[in-house]
Amino acid sequence: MTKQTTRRDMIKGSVAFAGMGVLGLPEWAFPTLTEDQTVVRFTDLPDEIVLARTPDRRIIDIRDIDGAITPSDQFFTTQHYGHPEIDTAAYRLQVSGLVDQPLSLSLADLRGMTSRELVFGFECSGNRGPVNGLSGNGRWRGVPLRAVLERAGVQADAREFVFFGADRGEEEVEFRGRPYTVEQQYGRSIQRDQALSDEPLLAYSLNDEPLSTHQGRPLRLLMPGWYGAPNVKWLSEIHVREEPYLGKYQARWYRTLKGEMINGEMKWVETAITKMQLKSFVARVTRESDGQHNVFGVVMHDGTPLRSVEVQVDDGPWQPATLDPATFSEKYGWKFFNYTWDGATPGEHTVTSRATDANGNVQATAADLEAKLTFLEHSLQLGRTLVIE
Ligand SMILES: Nc1nc2c(c(=O)[nH]1)N[C@H]1C(S)=C(S)[C@@H](COP(=O)(O)O)O[C@H]1N2
Ligand SMILES: [Mo]
Repeated sequence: MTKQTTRRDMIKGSVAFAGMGVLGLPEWAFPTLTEDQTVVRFTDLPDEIVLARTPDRRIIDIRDIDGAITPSDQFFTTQHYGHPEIDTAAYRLQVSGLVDQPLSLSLADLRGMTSRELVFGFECSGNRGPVNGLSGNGRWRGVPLRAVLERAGVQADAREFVFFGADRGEEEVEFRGRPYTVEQQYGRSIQRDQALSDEPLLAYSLNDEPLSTHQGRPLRLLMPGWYGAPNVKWLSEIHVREEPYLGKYQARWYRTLKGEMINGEMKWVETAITKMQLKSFVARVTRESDGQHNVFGVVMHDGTPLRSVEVQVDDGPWQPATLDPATFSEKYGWKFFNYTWDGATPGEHTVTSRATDANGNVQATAADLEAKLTFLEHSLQLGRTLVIE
């Protein structure tokens, strides 16, 4: 039986919708669901996604996406060592290593510096269909990383910038064939040109409120256009050094593996994940009052301008979708698209979307990946199944 969800059901019990107006988003940024519109049930998704909704892990239900900005209390959260509680009054950000002047900055020091707003949507590199719940889009505010680094004075031999979180846990590390258990902090690194570029932000607020514990209170790094893992939460220290940092979550997790022809020979190249791969997914299909259907979906990408999003029903031709102008103005935000599906016939159907960027890169299929010998399958085109009554 198809579960008919009306707009009232979708927003009932959700403080999120009431909170939207507070953010001052334009009305037309919202999917316009009325009382006579019904959400078509997906057969590849359970009606209730209860999966992983534990206190320190939260995912969104993509069928409920109700505006360009994900409300703070719904933003997904995932991490390795739980949520450290930090006393914000005693908090200090340490900047150490190859700098002229090591720093110890309070939250007040950081808030006293010139700040910048960033609309940035990202996903965990483990985010995949059919659920795709480890994704969201936020309006962040903070201090450009470069301003803090300039204050510290980066030395000429500095190459590697390591960001440590306050969260820690025991990890088994193999060294000369023997396992050792050592306590580690979550750490990720970026290189000099990345650290000194305009882009990285040390964010202290999300959607005009101080960061919640879930999102890294009181401070996190944000790398616009990159996957979630480098966006280090509960940031406690920036350590500037010369040698590459090879911590567990930099060197052993969050990697890509790709076969590359180098000098006429196939070489397997492993790199740390950085920029998001071009991806789109169908989030919701609704039946309109006039009997037509609307396909609504999301694009996640690295900020490269998009050329198109297309939708395919079953084995039919790819048809252009309409890109939502409210979301397309933000370079690093997630983007929305809509497609009017005329004459949907009763029965089972598959609906697929694909995005293409301005450089002509097309969202990959499983066959493309096989041809390119790349193991990063979570951004592939995904057919979504549903039944039209
Ligand atoms: N300190 C710290 N930061 C972290 C992590 C972590 O385990 N510890 N996990 C990373 C990963 S893998 C992801 S996907 C994002 C999730 O960010 P969110 O919880 O704000 O959605 O945080 C990143 N930052
Ligand atoms: Mo992640």
